[in-house]
Amino acid sequence: MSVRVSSRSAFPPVRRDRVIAQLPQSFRKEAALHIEEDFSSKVRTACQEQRTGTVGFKISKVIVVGDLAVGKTCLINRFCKDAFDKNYKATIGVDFEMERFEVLGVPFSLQLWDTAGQERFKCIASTYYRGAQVVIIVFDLNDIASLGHARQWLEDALKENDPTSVQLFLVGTKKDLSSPAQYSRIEQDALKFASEICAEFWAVSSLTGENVTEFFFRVAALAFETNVLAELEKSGTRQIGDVVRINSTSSDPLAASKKKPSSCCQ
Ligand SMILES: Nc1nc2c(ncn2[C@@H]2O[C@H](COP(=O)(O)OP(=O)(O)O)[C@@H](O)[C@H]2O)c(=O)[nH]1
Ligand SMILES: [Mg+2]
Repeated sequence: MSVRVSSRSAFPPVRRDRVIAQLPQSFRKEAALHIEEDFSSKVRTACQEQRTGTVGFKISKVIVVGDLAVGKTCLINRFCKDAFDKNYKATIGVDFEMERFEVLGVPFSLQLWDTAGQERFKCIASTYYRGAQVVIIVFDLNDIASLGHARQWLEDALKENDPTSVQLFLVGTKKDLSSPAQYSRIEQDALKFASEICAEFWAVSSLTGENVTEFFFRVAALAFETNVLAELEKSGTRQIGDVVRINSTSSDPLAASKKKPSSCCQ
C-alpha cells in the first residue's frame, strides 16, 4: 500500500499509520464525549467535497496536565516515538511534539504540549494553558490521590480557556501495575468523575502500549470533527449573514459559537 498524499498539504505526506478513515470508538460508553459509531454525515460529506475550509492547515493545541510522575511524558513518548524509558527524568524546558494525521483525507495536526516540570510547583505558565482545544488530565491508576487532584488541574486549565469549547479527556496511566480488583475499584471513581466533568475516560499503559494509539487517534478524530463542524457553521453563517443580523433575537454575534458543543458526554 502506498502512502497517501493530500493535494491540499504543502507538507510531506502523512505517515501511513496516522491515517484515520473510521471514527475510533470510545473506551467506555459511560464516559464518552459521544457514542456515535461514525463521523457525522455532515463531516464526511464536507471532507469528500473538500469543503473543510482552513481545517487542513490547522494545528490543534493539546495540553497534558496532572501530578508530577503520573506518566505524562511517557504517554506522549509512547505515542510520538513509540518508546518507553523506565528511568524517571523530570521534563526540562518547554516541550511540544507535533503529530500529523490525515483524517477522512484531510491533513490535520495536533500539537501535544508536555509540562516542563512546573507541575511540581503548580505554577504552570498561562501560555502553556492558553488556546488549548483539548485538555488531557492524567492520573496514576495506582494512586487515588492523583485522581483527587484532577479537579484542581481542570480548574487551572479552564481558567485560560473557554470551558464550552474545550474537549476534555481523563486518562488513567500505568494500567500494567494494577491488579484487576484494584483497577475496577479506581475505574468506578474515574468514570464517575469523568461524567461529572463531561470528560472522556481512558485507561492506558505506556509501558506495554495498551490503548495508547487508540486514545490519541480518538483525540485526533474528535478534535478534527469539532473543527470541521465549526468551519461549516462559520461558512453557513457567512452566507446568510444579513438575514441573521436582521432576524436574530440575540445581540451577541458570538452566541452561536459559544453554545455547548454537541459532543458533551451523554
Ligand atoms: N509501569 C509503568 N510505569 C510507568 C508508566 N508510565 C510512566 N511510568 C513511570 O512513571 C514515572 C514517571 O513517568 P513520567 O512520564 O516521567 O511522569 P510525568 O512527570 O507525569 O511526566 C517514570 O519512572 C516512568 O517510567 C506505565 O504505563 N507503566
Ligand atoms: Mg514529565
